[in-house]
Amino acid sequence: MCGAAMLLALGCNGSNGGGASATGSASASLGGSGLRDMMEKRGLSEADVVAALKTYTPTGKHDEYYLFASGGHGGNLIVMGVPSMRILKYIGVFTPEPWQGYGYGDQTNALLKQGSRDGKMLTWGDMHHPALSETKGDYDGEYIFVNDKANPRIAVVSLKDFATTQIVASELIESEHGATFVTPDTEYVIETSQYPTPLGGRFADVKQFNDEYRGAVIFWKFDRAKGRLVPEESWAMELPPYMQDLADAGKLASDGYIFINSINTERAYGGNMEGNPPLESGVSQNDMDYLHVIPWRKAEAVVKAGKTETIAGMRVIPLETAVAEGLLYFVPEPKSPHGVDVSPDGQDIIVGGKLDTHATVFSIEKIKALISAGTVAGKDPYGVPILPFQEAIRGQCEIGLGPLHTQFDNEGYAYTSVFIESKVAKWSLKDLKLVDKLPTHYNIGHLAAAEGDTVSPDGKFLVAMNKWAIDRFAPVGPLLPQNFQLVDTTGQKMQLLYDSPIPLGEPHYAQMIKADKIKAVDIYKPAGINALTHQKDEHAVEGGKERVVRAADGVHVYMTAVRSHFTPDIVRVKEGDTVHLHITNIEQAKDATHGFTIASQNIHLSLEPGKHANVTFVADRPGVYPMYCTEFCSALHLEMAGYFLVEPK
Ligand code: CUK
Ligand code: CUA
Repeated sequence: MCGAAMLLALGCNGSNGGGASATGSASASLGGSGLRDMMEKRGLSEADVVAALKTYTPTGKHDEYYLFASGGHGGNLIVMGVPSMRILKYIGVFTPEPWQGYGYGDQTNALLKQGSRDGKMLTWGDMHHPALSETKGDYDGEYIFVNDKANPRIAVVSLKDFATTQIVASELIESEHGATFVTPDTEYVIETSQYPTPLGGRFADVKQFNDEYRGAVIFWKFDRAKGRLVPEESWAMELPPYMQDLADAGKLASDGYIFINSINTERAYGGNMEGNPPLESGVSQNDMDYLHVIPWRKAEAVVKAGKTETIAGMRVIPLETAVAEGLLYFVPEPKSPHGVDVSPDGQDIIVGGKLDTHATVFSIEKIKALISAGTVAGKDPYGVPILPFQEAIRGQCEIGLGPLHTQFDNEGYAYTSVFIESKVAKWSLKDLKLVDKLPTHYNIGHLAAAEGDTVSPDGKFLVAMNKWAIDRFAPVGPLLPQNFQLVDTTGQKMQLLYDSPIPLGEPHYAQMIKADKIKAVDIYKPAGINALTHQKDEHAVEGGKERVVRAADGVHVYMTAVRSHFTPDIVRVKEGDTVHLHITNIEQAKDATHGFTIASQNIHLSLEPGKHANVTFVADRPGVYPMYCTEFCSALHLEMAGYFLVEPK
């Protein structure tokens, strides 16, 4: 007996079934007919009630999983709880986030200038693929990395405090997509270019596409102890001018390899007003594109041997060297591939061709055998060996029109999003047979299964990330939210549980991690911590040591915040002064966050308990400006205020 039937039966017995105490009295008063009435009134089917029971999370109860979803054009990372689908946080990453004071203080402003070509702050990003840090191929809950496709950048987010700690960028490439993904022990965070350009920001007309334009894959070295990517220890490999697309790192059987899809092996570059076909039709001429196979450990040794060129400050293995050293192989892959995903055991590399009806399953054992036997079917125009397709695959599973991305469960099933059909296809990895298909609403892109990218997926849940919502929510004008749909994958047939609108930009990918793997702090200890370094800030202020100091570089204000006052609460400067505010929230109580603003100065800081922040600005307009706390922190919150006086010259 399942869900609703069980509830009804319990109701008929006049028992509340010993359910959660918060709902105990409600169900006692409901009784069997009460529940039926309510279902009727709300037009709910038994399946609806079962779905509700599987997602409803009573007050005070926490979710079993975290879902980390890219915020798309919002440039921030969306944190949700599963199965409730409650949004827990938007982490400011590639764009200013005013509530968190992200992009309104010295350190975070500097972060947002990383990757800009003119030294100005970047205020938008195009986030696609979050990647949780891994240990032995399993999410370890320490960090998450994300990419910006539009302004090629990689960010590090610490899961200690759910805050961005670093952004790195290379001027080697001008756009990217196959990012981020990590090697099984997070030795490297990998970023692959998308649209080929002359490497290093040079100019060459697009007519010189074949000779001058190139792709590249960047291996950003991660220093786990420091929690930082190390640009000086990072390196890249030059790739032919195809549009490199999604990518994944091998694990277990395929450890030491990475795989990158490509489209446009035709090398079309547009020019529909210059006598060329439009880009989209040029790109789709060939039946096959190339799966790039790169043995990265071997490549790392070639870098250590110094066989690199430096471009835009990055050590790059030239394409010729990559070919000569056996660092790059191609395997043909069906029409306009998109997602490439490595199975939990690392044996299979699964590719979805957008204009195909199959998930194609490549075998790492077969690929390795072909490489070591030197069996090639040909070479591309840049001399890259092409392995024979039929000998490199284990088979194909016919799943429907427009397969994109694949995730995995704990029972040997793969789940592939089928874009054109708006469905999730469940199929067996063992015999490559389709098992079930579930309609989604609508235009599914990525999907994220519980621990679905690791060596040991959990099963249980899957989130379908749908691009179109169409009729799922109350109308909000022509720009509709995206629709995340929660799916129960425990049965043979998938069950749709819940729709969650995402109104923040187009999320592309998400990863789902068991909640108990994350050990977040709730207070910065001791007071005075800089959230970027997780160390005590050099300007941290102790209670009783507040002061205003005039120095050669301007006026330094050392301030503390505690319920319910700032000290000092009057600050006097002169017109034209450079002002350095150094503010520590000296509270050590959970959730005792203060905010700080000075009216009309475009300044806002979030000061969580124990946090220190610095902000520098020029007081260029004389006047009297109230400064106040922006979080309702206590009964005397409105009294947590003062004056910032700028005396005319
Ligand atoms: S994605 Cu980036 S175009 Cu299918 Cu990973 Cu949406
Ligand atoms: Cu502090 Cu309001």
